[in-house]
Amino acid sequence: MALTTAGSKLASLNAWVESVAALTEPQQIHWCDGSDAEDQALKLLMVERGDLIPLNPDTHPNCYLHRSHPSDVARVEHLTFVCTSEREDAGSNNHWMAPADAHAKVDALFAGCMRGRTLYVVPYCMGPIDSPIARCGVEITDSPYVVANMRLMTRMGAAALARIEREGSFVRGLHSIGELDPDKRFIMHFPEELTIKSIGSGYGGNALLGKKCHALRIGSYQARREGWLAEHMLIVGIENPAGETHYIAAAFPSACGKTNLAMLIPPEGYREAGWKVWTVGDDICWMQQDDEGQLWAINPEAGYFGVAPGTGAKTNPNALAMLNRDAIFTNVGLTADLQPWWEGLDQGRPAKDSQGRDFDPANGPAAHPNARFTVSAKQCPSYSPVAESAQGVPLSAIVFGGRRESLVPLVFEARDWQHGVLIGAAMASETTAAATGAVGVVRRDSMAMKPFCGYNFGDYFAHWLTFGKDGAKLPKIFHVNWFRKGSDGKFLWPGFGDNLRVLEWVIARCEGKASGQATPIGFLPTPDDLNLAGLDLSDEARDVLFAMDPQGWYREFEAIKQYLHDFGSRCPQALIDEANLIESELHVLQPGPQASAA
Ligand code: GTP
Ligand code: SPV
Ligand code: MN
Repeated sequence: MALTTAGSKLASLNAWVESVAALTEPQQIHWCDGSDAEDQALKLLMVERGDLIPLNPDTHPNCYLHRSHPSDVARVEHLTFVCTSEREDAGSNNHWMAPADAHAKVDALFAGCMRGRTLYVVPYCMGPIDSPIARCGVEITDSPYVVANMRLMTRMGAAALARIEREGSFVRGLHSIGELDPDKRFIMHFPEELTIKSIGSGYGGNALLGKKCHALRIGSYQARREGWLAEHMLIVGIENPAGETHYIAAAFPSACGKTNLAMLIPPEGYREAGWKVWTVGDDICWMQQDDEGQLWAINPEAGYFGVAPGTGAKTNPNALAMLNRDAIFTNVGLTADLQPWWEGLDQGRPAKDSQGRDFDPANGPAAHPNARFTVSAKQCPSYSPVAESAQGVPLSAIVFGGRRESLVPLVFEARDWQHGVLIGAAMASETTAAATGAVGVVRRDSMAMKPFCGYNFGDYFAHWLTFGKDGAKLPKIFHVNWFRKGSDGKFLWPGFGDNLRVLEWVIARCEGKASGQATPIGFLPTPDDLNLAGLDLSDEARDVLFAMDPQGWYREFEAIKQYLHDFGSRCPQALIDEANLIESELHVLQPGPQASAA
């Protein structure tokens, strides 16, 4: 490959690249143009180096497997920092380091780290290239794997560079694989400088800086300053048999079902009736409010970096259909004839595990639980025709949700915007393999942004409340839980395509066409309010999924109030008042002496 040292028309960009090169001492510099030829040359290089394994060309043309180091397979929240001048501005929801200390710490690791390597300059645009909501960045990296993934996940290359040169501003992201040493790994964010520095990891959200680092942590900080929202949400269009499409944005924590909901296939009866589902985005949503208060949403990404395990012909056929060409697989298993394999894929069988060893169940699953695929959004069969619209899509509903094996019903609706913001702030979910650390532990994860909000959650809740202007045409807010378990430890709700049954109720509520029961936590449907035709729900499921347990929720609200309290004076009083009100309503419903104490 001809490795050029081109440069740009923007002096500030050239100067930054030069200063990074002086620090990191690469052998050469390559400015990425995003072309096919460049992509093919990089892949060839990675195959030669053993960084990529070409998959079966008959079943998976132009698909590759990448195995990352076993110590580098997920986001690392304990090594991720938000470095604002004031500690309080980062909030207790973030790890904080003083900017000067953080720069010093990582610059020492960046010094000379690219010796013998190529420095790639990756200009990218988050959002449709002509969208006023889109924002640009430049990632400098020494990882060709990162370049290949950024090409799928963002609008990367010449067009982005042209927009950056026109606008004169961009988010600066510096990334190096470094020594891949977990003790020398840091993901640093400097929101006040619109700068990211990430070293020591080649994995997903740690290394593809356009995604969580820019589009969420830096993005949320910019959004607050500029009056918009950057959220960890899918965006999906639901078309009813009359041909009307409602757009819904949904925030679920990592590995809690966003990709699956974004591309669900309606149950048979719905398909026959003419329901269609359109995928706009599966992970990140940027929203702006118009003069009437309507929220418009774009997906800043151009591809999917999705969880492989659990993706099967029954659960997510749309995802399977887009994964048979031009995809990169990371840490999946491999069949004897070089096809990618993971748990939940209902065909084939693994010969090698995610680390390239002969598959042995004694070593655990063949695919790492956080194994991922990277693929262009355009390959999704349900890709929305308006997914690339410059102004975005108008939202009818916002849905929050988490993994809760107990307490939380299938769906409930907020009374109004302020109550909805409290529902989002109070969300909790069981941790997953998307981040290193214990799995299955319930923790608060406000708006599914615990690992991604680039500033103090108290200020973030207040920012959300500012959208609730009187008379604003706001989306209604809901909460869902697909993960409630029965006494046998199995999921009570079938999930996946059948989640459309819940979304139908959500939309009908937005249109004022469905009923719901008022409870202190919000409006709940009864089983009769949902279309459950063709579902074989157990009696336990019918009892539990649609019920509100006053005692359990009273205890939950005690914990929620404590959580809000911990943000101190930054937490808006309106949310605390709202929580107090709900708690007192729940208190009245307590059996026995407690109620008389009220
Ligand atoms: P990130 O990419 O990490 O942000 O995750 P995500 O929110 O997009 O989650 P994804 O859709 O990839 O789902 C994660 C895991 O949850 C997969 O193993 C899915 O099979 C499983 N899952 C998704 N939806 C459902 C559901 O409705 N019910 C059940 N039981 N499992 C689900
Ligand atoms: C998540 O963890 O929420 C992801 C994958 O979507 S990562 O890009 O690693 O953040
Ligand atoms: Mn995510």
